[in-house]
Amino acid sequence: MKGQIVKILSNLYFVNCNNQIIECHSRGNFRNKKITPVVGDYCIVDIESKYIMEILPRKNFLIRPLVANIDQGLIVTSLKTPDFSTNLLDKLILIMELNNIKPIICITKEDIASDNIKENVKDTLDYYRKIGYEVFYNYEIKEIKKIFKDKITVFTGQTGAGKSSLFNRLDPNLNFETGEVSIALGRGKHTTRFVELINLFDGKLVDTPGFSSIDLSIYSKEQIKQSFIEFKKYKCKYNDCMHINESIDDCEVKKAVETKKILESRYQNYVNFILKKE
Ligand SMILES: Nc1nc2c(ncn2[C@@H]2O[C@H](COP(=O)(O)OP(=O)(O)OP(=O)(O)O)[C@@H](O)[C@H]2O)c(=O)[nH]1
Ligand SMILES: [Mg+2]
Ligand SMILES: [Zn+2]
Repeated sequence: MKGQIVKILSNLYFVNCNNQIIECHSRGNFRNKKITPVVGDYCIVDIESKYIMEILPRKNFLIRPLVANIDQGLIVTSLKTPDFSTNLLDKLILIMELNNIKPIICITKEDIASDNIKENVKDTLDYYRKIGYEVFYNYEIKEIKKIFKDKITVFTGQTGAGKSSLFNRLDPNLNFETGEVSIALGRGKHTTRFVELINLFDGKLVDTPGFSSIDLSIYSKEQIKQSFIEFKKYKCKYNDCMHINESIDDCEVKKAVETKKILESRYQNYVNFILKKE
């Protein structure tokens, strides 16, 4: 019978088969031996023995968070504790873009951010909207509920950003565990320990454990360049322009940064990601 893996706890696989959760094991000897089942995987289950027999082909696959078959990613980003970071935001957008996942930004903790931060962030968020990304605040519950229909949405973001809290706001019956962010350390302590997929609002939502840093080393310079979608409309003199060492006369992207058509922090993060590859 066909099903979808919704949770994995050590070697126990919780598989949704016709809206019934079956606890299965996996022998690990699939046709393609390299495959390790992850949450979001569609699979064939032998109902008698409760073994996963086969993992069906994936639409996409993320290592961090470890999930498969995702349509859209809700990038949960706090304005404070942890501090707002365009670096992390741009990294997550990059990963989504390169895996054919629609990035959606959700801002949290506006209530505890200083007026200064709120003001600065406004222009930044307007820029993301302008280049085509939806931006929500976590108090816009009614609006957020509408984005999930017929989609698999993964919630991702820094630890302590408020992913599980947002689940609880969306459906108070969920009662997901949330954690205080350690003020002394200034960083979270990873409250959520496993990836979990649930059916809600006619869609499927996935909570994940947060992270404190993201590594882009598996992506090439060319991929990094492709993931900055708004750069594409600028036609530089050379097709293979990387918008870094080229002269500003030849580089339309650099000119657009100069004239503030491209957000300075977007460009700076782009340069940092590329230079890390060297
Ligand atoms: N003031 C304020 N606190 C919030 C908001 N959203 C979440 N929090 C708090 O932030 C802390 C961390 O929230 P979680 O929901 O556990 O964060 P998480 O992203 O699930 O963290 P991990 O599971 O570790 O990845 C908790 O103490 C929440 O109560 C918000 O909008 N405003
Ligand atoms: Mg959590
Ligand atoms: Zn250029």
